[in-house]
Amino acid sequence: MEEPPGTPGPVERPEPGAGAPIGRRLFLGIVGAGIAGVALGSRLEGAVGSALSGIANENGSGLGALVPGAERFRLYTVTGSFPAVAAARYELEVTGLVARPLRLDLDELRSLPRTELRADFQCVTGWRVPNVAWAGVHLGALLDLARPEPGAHAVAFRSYDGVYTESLTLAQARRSDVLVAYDMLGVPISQAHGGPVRLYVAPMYGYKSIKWLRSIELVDRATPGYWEQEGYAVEAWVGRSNGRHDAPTA
Ligand SMILES: Nc1nc2c(c(=O)[nH]1)N[C@H]1C(S)=C(S)[C@@H](COP(=O)(O)O)O[C@H]1N2
Ligand SMILES: [Mo]
Repeated sequence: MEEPPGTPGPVERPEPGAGAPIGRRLFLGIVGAGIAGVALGSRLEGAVGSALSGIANENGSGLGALVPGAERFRLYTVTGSFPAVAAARYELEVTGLVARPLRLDLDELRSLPRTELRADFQCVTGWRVPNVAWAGVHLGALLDLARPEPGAHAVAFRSYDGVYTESLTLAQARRSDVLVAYDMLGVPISQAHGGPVRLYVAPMYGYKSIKWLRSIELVDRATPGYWEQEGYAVEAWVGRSNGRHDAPTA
């Protein structure tokens, strides 16, 4: 899925995801490697996107009206592939400055109190998907189970892709619209979307919502994440950062 020409976004530095959607190079690589399922997956996502593209622009950004296809997900990865993390083998660790480190499998995660919410998903490159259904566990509730120690002021996230990182302050992590998500769009999160488990940070740009979530570490202060080291805002509020003026998502 290449970015539509003219998509607004910074040009002087890499864009979160813009260098790594399912572009022609990766598409050929995938087909060449014979992983046809991944390519098919991306076509299915495209079908979901075109179903959504009939929805009128409701977000006030004007982008939906200006950029064809702006209301569909791009499938991003910075490693050139989508890590395969089987649901049956999935584990999430909560470590660091906690009294009770946790290791949860997917059944354990799903047995915790479930939270559902709907909100727009906005990438800092300009595309926005309206009214996405999410379900999972409040990140704050998970942190409470691990009992953060007094010196813990931030949360560091790592991905099963081995490369991508993100962070939040502890106060941000405790917001009610921040989920450790296992369902998205009404179904278990697909491999391409970061399943079995990803983060969803409703009020912030998409790069905060780390896919293939592997570990959550309580730390004294935040280290800038993968894209933040390229200059994107650590405080990634939609509409109030990165020089953009999008309508808030939450
Ligand atoms: N592990 C990982 N998480 C990631 C990314 C990524 O490349 N790798 N891209 C981020 C960006 S920039 C966006 S906009 C969203 C895109 O989510 P999607 O691929 O489900 O559309 O994932 C975020 N989380
Ligand atoms: Mo993004």
